[in-house]
Amino acid sequence: MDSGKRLEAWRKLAEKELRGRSLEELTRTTPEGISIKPLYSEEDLEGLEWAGAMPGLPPYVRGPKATMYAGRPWTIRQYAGFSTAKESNAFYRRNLAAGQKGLSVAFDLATHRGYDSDHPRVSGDVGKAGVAVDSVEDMKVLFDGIPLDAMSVSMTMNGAVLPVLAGYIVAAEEQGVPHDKLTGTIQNDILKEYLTRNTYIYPPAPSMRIVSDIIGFCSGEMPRYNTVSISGYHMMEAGADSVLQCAFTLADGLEYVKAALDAGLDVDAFAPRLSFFFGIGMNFFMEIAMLRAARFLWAEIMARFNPKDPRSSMLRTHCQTSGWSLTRQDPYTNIIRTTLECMSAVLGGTQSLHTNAFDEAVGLPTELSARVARNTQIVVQEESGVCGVVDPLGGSYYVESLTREIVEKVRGVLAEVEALGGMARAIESGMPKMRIEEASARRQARIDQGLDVIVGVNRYQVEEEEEMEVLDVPAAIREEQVRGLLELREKRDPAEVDRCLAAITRCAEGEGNLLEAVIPAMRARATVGEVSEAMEKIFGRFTATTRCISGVYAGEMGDNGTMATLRDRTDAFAERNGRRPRILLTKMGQDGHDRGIKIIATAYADFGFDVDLSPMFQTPEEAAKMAVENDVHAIGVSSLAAGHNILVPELIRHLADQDADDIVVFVGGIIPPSDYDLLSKMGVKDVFGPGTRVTESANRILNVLMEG
Ligand code: SCD
Repeated sequence: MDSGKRLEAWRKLAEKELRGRSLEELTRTTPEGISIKPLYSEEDLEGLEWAGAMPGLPPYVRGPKATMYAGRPWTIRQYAGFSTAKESNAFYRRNLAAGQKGLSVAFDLATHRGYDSDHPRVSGDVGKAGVAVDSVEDMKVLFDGIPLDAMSVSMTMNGAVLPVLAGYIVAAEEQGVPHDKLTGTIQNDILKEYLTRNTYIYPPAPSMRIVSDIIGFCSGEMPRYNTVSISGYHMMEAGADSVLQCAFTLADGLEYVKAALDAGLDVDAFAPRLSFFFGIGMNFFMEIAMLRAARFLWAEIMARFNPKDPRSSMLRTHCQTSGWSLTRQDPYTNIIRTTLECMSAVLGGTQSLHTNAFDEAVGLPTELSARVARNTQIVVQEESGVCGVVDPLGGSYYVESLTREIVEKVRGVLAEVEALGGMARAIESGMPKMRIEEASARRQARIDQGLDVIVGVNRYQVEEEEEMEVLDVPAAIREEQVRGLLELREKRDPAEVDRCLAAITRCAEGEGNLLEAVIPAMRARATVGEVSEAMEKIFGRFTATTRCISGVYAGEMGDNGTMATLRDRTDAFAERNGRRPRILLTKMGQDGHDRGIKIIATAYADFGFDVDLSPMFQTPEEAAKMAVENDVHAIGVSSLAAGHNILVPELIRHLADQDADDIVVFVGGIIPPSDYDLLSKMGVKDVFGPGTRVTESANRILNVLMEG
């Protein structure tokens, strides 16, 4: 029987099995707009551009290495860092002894944004979402007893990338490790910060110079070091589907290549050391196909620059399982989610992987949850047997077809970006951010309606949730850091520091390589804040315009009873009070995660609230002032970086100081359940943890406002 006849025979059989339901009903459409049929067969592979492809050979769809995990498994690289350098160092050493293979440093938000720990804007951020690093002294403690010529270290740093990378280089020098022996990765991916993560310091143009200065310096001095980790992860976490994640990440990559070429570098001098970073969510096969498509497309993109070295076209990547996919409800279920995502990353051919801890929807990982997360990878690597065969899904009718679908859709988005003049221009136009926010609002509306199932959240809920232990970072961390800073400033040679800082400012104003200028300053014990300021004098500090999309949430919800009730309730409020309920949504401190607040803003506006969205990075005083000036009824604080216990009481105090304690305060985000009581005692009216339906939070807020 030929293949057409076989397919026809299957179709008849399938229709019989469906007893009157049509076969078309089994075809579903993914958020990417891809139709998934119930069966794939050899017809679907006709004309496949990479038919017969081999791993290790262009176009690398089957993996960048010929032997992949059969030759060497991926690197188990858990992203971690909290409180002080000393605590984080002890944690790293324990993890390495327990089977972790590479390090990945998470810095606190004060460091990310180029502020020293004693800066007034960072009172709630020091040591919270990562380790506080103010100078080389902290860096040295962070890597104490960890030989930097043998250990590959990834550092997630974008804003304050120069002082942090320079600090690492100097810490290595003082361990006796020369520059060319350093292996690891610096994230150094500023473009996506303007799109989603928000830990930028300077405006785009000088920031792009910083990226290419780092690429330039490292290509010459640190040949084993990966100079950029072009990251889609944060876009996925902000709501991008797999096509958007893949397209915007590759477009960012292309922009860095162009910047390095414009700076006069030869493509083969730097392209082999560009690396990537993708987020892996719950759509199992989609994520696998996305990684394969990304490798294919990168080889295609790079071909236009005629590289001679095959490694210039080879996409190597780190992956992280999705933090957003984790739930506060029934949290041990998160271990299963993470295992599935881990398998996707591995079957997709990642080079390095972080698996999330099951408690990340409520707080920072504990010793236990960090161990389970690490062991998830070790079990897959050492018990399951998946490492033995290279690209085991290569040739799968479904996976290859899905890969092709993604390739085609991504090519479409890439063409749109090119038409706008490249990714930097596209970001300025607001297009990528809007696409991501729309995808995110649509997804939230689907979840709120129960169309997308999330176990424990909108289906199979548990009546009584048991409380989990969460890691608490003591407030005294900041005092300890500030003491360290005072000591540092006393011991160093101030004239030498001033000379170095002035040289950085001159370099920022004129020509020269900025990393080369920052290294001597770090040697002289200048701080991250001082170095950042030396450049800020010339570059300025970037402030984003906060824009809010409208109608997307309501559009996805359709004509729905809950929406109608909410609109009636806000109308009733307006009738009674002469104006609509007005709410200020704000993010305080250096916490840049704005997915939640953006969804709330667009949805609440659709419900009939008057919504004010504050700029990012407010101090509590600024947020209180804005609330008073805008005469709001309520403030909604979004907190995802553990600063709430310090920042919210300060906000309430400032409201009282301005005789505005009638403005009610609500908090949403990643709040450990043990903090709910504490916040309530301080005067917070309600707390909305992850997984709260947007409609439910709005109703609860209206209940409070209607009482008042
Ligand atoms: C690998 N090798 C092999 C082989 N496989 N050699 C022979 N046979 C095989 N089968 C070699 C490689 O060529 C390389 O040597 C060495 O082994 C190491 O392998 P690798 O594949 O390069 O792995 P690794 O060193 O781990 O590097 C992986 C990346 C790197 C290239 C992806 O950039 C990286 O580690 N990135 C991690 C980024 C990260 O952790 N980010 C966290 C972000 P040579 O080098 O000699 O060739 C966290 C974050 O942002 C969270 C969210 C937030 O904060 O907002």
